[in-house]
Amino acid sequence: MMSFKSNVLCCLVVLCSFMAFAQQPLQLWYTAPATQWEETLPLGNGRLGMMPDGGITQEKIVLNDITLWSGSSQDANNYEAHKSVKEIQRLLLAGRNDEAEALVNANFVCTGAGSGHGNGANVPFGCFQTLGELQIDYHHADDAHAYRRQLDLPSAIATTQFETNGIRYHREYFTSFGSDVGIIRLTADKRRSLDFSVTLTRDERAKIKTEGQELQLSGALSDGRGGIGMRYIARIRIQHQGGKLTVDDRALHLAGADEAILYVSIATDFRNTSHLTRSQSLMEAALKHAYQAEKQLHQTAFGKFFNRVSLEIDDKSTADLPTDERLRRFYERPAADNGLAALYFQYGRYLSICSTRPGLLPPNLQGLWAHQIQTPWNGDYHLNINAQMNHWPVEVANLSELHEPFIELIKTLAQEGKKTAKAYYNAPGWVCYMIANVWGYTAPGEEASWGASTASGWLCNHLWEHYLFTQDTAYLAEVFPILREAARFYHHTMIKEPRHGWLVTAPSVSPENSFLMANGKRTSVVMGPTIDNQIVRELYNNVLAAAEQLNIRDPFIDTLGMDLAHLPPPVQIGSDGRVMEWLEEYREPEPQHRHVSHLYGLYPAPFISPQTTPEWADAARKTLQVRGDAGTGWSRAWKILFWARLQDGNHALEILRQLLQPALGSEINMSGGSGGTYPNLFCAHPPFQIDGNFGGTAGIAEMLLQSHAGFIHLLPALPDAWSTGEVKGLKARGNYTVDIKWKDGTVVDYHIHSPTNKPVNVLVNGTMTVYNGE
Ligand code: FUC
Repeated sequence: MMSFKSNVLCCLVVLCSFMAFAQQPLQLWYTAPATQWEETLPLGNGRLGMMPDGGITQEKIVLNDITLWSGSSQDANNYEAHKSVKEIQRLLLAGRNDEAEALVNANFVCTGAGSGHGNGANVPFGCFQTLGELQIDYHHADDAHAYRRQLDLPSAIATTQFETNGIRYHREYFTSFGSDVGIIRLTADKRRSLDFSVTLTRDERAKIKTEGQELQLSGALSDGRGGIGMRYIARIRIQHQGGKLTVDDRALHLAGADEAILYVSIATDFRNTSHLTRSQSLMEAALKHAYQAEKQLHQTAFGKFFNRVSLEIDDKSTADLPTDERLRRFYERPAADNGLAALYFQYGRYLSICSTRPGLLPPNLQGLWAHQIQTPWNGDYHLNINAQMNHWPVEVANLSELHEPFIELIKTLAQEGKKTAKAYYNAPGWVCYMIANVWGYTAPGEEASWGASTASGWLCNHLWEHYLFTQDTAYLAEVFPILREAARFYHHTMIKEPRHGWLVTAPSVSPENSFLMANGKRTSVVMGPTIDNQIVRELYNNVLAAAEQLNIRDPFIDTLGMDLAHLPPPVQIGSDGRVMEWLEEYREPEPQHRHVSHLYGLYPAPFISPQTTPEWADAARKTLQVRGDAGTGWSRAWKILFWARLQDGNHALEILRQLLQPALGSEINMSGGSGGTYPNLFCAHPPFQIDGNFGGTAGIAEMLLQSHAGFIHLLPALPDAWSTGEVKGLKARGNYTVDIKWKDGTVVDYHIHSPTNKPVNVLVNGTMTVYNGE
């Protein structure tokens, strides 16, 4: 092992000497058109999305805009709710949780339809919706051969190629990071061979027409109150070489052309943008760029993010196989294709870059890709795991700017959530619950069992982590009031539980899990679920640390310091050696429930560690063994992170194998038995939910690098199968950029870059050393 004291320049020189591994290109590819949406290839530029299916004579391309939401702003707070809170708490203190739950359901939920039980397209909550479908009917033979459909990650370009009737056709698609339009270029190796018609469709609320040589799809969604909500438009134009373009009232037709470029310009009136003007000016600007110049702009802008990290794991497999085939092989034996793990990791980074952008919205449950009007669970921001997991890779995988849209959403919720704190507790500060939308919804859900957990504390974890990674104190000063006011809410609302006198939240739930009371009733509502105890402790710690960093003195912050001594410990171990999920050891109707909320302290929080709290780590291990390795897609992904933090790389890889279990079904399934990964490498809850992709990506990073315990740990959870490899550009807390090269399970070279050259402890091959940063 050799450690380098280096500055960035010296590192660049030395890194050139890093060995390169034979590895498959970072491409997803297939030998046939997609037969269902979960096989189509996602393109996105943080706002607009396209998913082409590569059909031979008829191609369908699902179009998306991340801002396209039905519904509208509403105040769903029940301002009478606070009148019930004392009674709910009294019942909880008396152990009458079932009665407390009945009262929560009666008086302590949202007003109105809430999320519409996950079907909120036509209520004020609304839902994220597909924009529509672009269809291209090609007038050529359908007996194609030499077919290849591909997504190239480093260029963010998809292609379809095949041969029919002696002519080779080539299609190239991207959602430009340059001009913010979708682009599809069609060519053939024989002149005048392009002959096709283009139409647009949407299942509802759509008007389709042509205007001059432009095809348009436009409409307005429901505002959820019987009125007009968000407006949208998609415009299609074709530039062509040779041939003849004709237009009828619903389609564009091109005959006998040599080359055609389709431009797709989409906009909504989200945040009062003029969708008509915006889509038109984007279109006009894009049409002025030469195709190659636009492609270059796109690749450069995308590459600025994507190229920051590389990962190669020595791969014995040299076979160049289609991705669906690789997925099947990986599930049989992950060691047979280490390259697929690297591809999956980079795909997660690709999906982050494509599904969000600073200044806009964070990725929702499906990122920005949806083919339905009523998306599952409204394609919303679920805040009891999902939206958080969507952001687990962004810091460590060197995409810190992509945390910003989520942080902006949190700022909105912190503003709106002041009303919720007043309505439900008559308390100062702010709170939000487990569902949110683009309209600033902060009230609880419609039902206690899933809708009564507060999310404000967990969201503050993201505000703080962004600071830890970036060390940006100006940013910290800006978000400090949000952290403090979240803590103020908990400080004012927690009650003393009778057995130990600990301060606990009440009412609350351990996300979506339930227990059996002595009377046999299945119940969810409790005081002090373990996850809340961990989150509140973490929040108070972080407020104190932030105040110290910013040199802020405030008697309220001293009070939080005193409260810390009265919080429950982060972990209580039950009689069977597991981490307790609640204050009581209840009987569990679903011991393998998909949520593993009581291990929040293991990941994302840093409370449980094999080094510093080995008994708690043992209890966490036992918990996971009983919970089982299976689960919905995101549940499997979370378990990779847990096993990585427990420093068991082989078990982490085993869960990665399970996350990559080939899946096809798209019906909602909560049992966990059918979680896995679709042929296009989208995560299957099922249905498609992007959190599992992001959790899996974060999990792979966490196997290679950890930095939550006050030092940088290189290869903390390396599986035996990944014995040799190299990663460059991962980020550690403290704003360090880390490159690691390893061979036969041992670090043989590493570099740490830091703009400030602050010394840091590094654990390398079992030895703690100090990186001096000179
Ligand atoms: C939570 C999870 C479900 C699903 C939904 C979107 O309710 O418990 O598994 O992921 O969010």
